[in-house]
Amino acid sequence: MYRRGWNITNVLIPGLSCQEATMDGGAIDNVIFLADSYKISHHRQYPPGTTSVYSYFESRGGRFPYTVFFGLQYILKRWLCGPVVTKDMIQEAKDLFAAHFKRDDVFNEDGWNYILERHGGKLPIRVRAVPEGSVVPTKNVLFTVESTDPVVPWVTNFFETIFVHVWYPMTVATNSRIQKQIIHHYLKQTHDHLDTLPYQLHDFGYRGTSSVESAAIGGAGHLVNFKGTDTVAAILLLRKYYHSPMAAFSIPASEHSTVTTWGRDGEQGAFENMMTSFPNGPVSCVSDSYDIWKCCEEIWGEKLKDMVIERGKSGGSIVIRPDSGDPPTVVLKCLEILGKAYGTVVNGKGYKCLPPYLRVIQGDGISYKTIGSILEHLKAHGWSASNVTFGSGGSLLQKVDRDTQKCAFKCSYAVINGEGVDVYKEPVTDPGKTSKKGRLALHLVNGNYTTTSANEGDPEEDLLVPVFENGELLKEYTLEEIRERAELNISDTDIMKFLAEENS
Ligand code: 20M
Repeated sequence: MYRRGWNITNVLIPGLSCQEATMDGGAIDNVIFLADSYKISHHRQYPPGTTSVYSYFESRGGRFPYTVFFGLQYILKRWLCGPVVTKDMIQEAKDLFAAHFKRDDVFNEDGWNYILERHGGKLPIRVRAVPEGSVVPTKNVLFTVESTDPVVPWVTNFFETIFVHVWYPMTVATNSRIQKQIIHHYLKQTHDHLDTLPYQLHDFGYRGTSSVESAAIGGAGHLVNFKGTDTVAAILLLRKYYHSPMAAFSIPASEHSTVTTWGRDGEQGAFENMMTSFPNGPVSCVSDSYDIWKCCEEIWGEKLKDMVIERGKSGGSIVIRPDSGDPPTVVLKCLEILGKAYGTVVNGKGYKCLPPYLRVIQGDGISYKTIGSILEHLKAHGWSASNVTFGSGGSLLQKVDRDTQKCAFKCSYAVINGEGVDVYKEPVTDPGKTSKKGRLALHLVNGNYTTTSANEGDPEEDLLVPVFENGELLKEYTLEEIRERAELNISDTDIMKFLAEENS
């Protein structure tokens, strides 16, 4: 059987692949199972005479002032492109929903058969979206979905569930870009160049995610802004869905097990082994197994100093990793100890830098809230932001949810008995949940993204691009162009103002 999914292992056992064994014959690939159960019943609930449903997706506000739009292309290619409905899938869904609802009059067998027969199993919907990588202030339309066949107008919101999954990659991409802005802010103030920026926030989040697919999707969101990851699944996703042969890089590094197995007195030996096993290039050594201060002063600062310097002559570098304690205090103290032992140079902005073969990585407790305090503390003590890199795990990939950016997909327009009608909600209990009305467009007005009615403005200037129609993908973006679009620029939000307001 041709499998649409991306595959990490490609391991086959006789007769059955691992995925098939765990997913009961690949049932999750049935497009009819991509929606909440109640949506199975919605086709009977629209007003009689409804021939088209039009909905839009937006971030209604939330934690960050803007959203980096990213991830729709994965959803379209993975789940919705090409013929996705078969006779077997309809039968499978009919049986499942008869049992699930304990009644056999809910499932829309005729509707799905119509899609199979009239459209060859391709979905009669049109999607228009802002180009991936766009940095759009919240409260603007990001994409619209509409049905294209009057017989099956319900298809639009049937696929809400899977479309709304875009909240995750775009929220990770946004969270990651905010952190890039913070590092950028401090680099500009305390260093001569920005060359290290794409590598200064490394994704350590693989183990903290809820699944391999989530790691791939969230990890890909981070790589819109940075080029460092240990989340291997993200690289595979970007290779398959975003034409990126190698999206990000990593280096050899120790973990506590590879250090502590050498025994309490074997820490130095573990580091020596690390440097001889990987004689060139950067390596990172976790250094807090017992006493981070003694380790920096005596092992790195004295016993292994000559070896570190010698390795440095051929371009080898050591990245020392504390992994416990209060991050601003610990990072500063590590730099002070190492600076005393190895010396420092003062850069053009007047801040201290360790020799180029020595860096510190802080990979514990890193989030958009802590990076700023660490870098501020370093700056206050005369240290450049270029001395330190960050690793982030749970906060980067997992400490976000759909409410972080208040993502919502709402119907704004329908055609009923041949007439176009504006559709909206306006709950008295929460005006913030009021939805937009009508067919929508996105325009740049005086350089600002503005959501307008599709009747206003020049349709040629509409930033919403048709990306999908009737089962066909109409537009594809490469990671490279997405990165360019998401790059920091002078009209960016004032990140310090944002952080100050957050803390007030
Ligand atoms: C170490 C240090 C950096 C990046 C990557 C690593 C290695 N991977 C690690 N993965 C982990 C996963 C989960 N928890 C912990 C770890 S780890 O900390 O043990 N390391 S780095 O960001 O400091 N940096 C090193 C230097 C490199 C960029 C990345 N540059 C050298 C020249 C150009 C890039």
